[in-house]
Amino acid sequence: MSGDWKQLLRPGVTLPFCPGCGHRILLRHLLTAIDELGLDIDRMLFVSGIGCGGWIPSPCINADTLHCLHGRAIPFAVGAKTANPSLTTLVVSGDGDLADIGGNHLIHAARRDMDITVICANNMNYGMTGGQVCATTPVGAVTHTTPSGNAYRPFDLCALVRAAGARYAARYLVTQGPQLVSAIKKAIGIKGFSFVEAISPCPTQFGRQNRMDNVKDVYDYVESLVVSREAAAAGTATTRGVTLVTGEFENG
Ligand SMILES: Cc1ncc(C[n+]2csc(CCOP(=O)(O)OP(=O)(O)O)c2C)c(N)n1
Ligand code: SF4
Ligand SMILES: [Mg+2]
Repeated sequence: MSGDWKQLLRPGVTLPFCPGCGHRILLRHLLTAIDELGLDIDRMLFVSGIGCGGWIPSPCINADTLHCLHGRAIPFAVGAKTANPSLTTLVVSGDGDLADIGGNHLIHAARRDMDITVICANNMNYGMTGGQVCATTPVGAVTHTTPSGNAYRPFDLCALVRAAGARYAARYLVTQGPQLVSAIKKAIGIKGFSFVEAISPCPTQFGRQNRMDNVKDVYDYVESLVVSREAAAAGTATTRGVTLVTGEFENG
């Protein structure tokens, strides 16, 4: 452990995220987890699809990265892991990439217990392409394609992958740094399919379209959607349109 997550950044890289983007914070937590585990980055592979979330590994991380077709990060990762089982293989990508266009790959990789870790940067919209609705957009949220508010329930991604057989799933806000770092470390250590969902605010697209005029408003909004596992179990939690339960979820 070096204690300096920045030494895992690709030298000279300019981080490609807007000011206030949660993906930038997730990148920091991911690299902190890898540093704290003392992993050899040369024995790791990072795979991503298309989107701002897909930029987290490539160009940012100084390691082998596969920046794949939109929605196809998981099959590329499964192929690489099958060819070289000694590689610690992580998929890091957006909610649209993993749960919309790539949703079938996600559930089947969980069902088949593929030995990979999937980290989903969930910003509740397609950030890169202008802020369209996606499978994780809260009910009522305004997006480029739902100007009157989204009518449909979002996926609970942790419940989805658990139902499909994932050994481990966890969900935290990017502002819950210690919990998120710990969850990423645990997920990487699991033999079999593991999943970490980071709720990662997008001020530029989601925030603007929902009339959140500054970055803090977007972070306050996502905090208003989450409840801890303990509060959810006690039945004391109420949220609007969607309840995102934070915590760790393990299958026996
Ligand atoms: C096959 C295909 N369809 C659509 C697109 C356009 N496209 C690029 S990124 C993206 C959405 C990305 O959303 P998400 O994965 O949530 O990442 P974010 O930008 O929100 O972090 C879309 C629809 C594409 N590149 N390829
Ligand atoms: S558009 Fe949204 S998700 Fe993409 S970099 Fe900007 S703030 Fe982040
Ligand atoms: Mg997204």
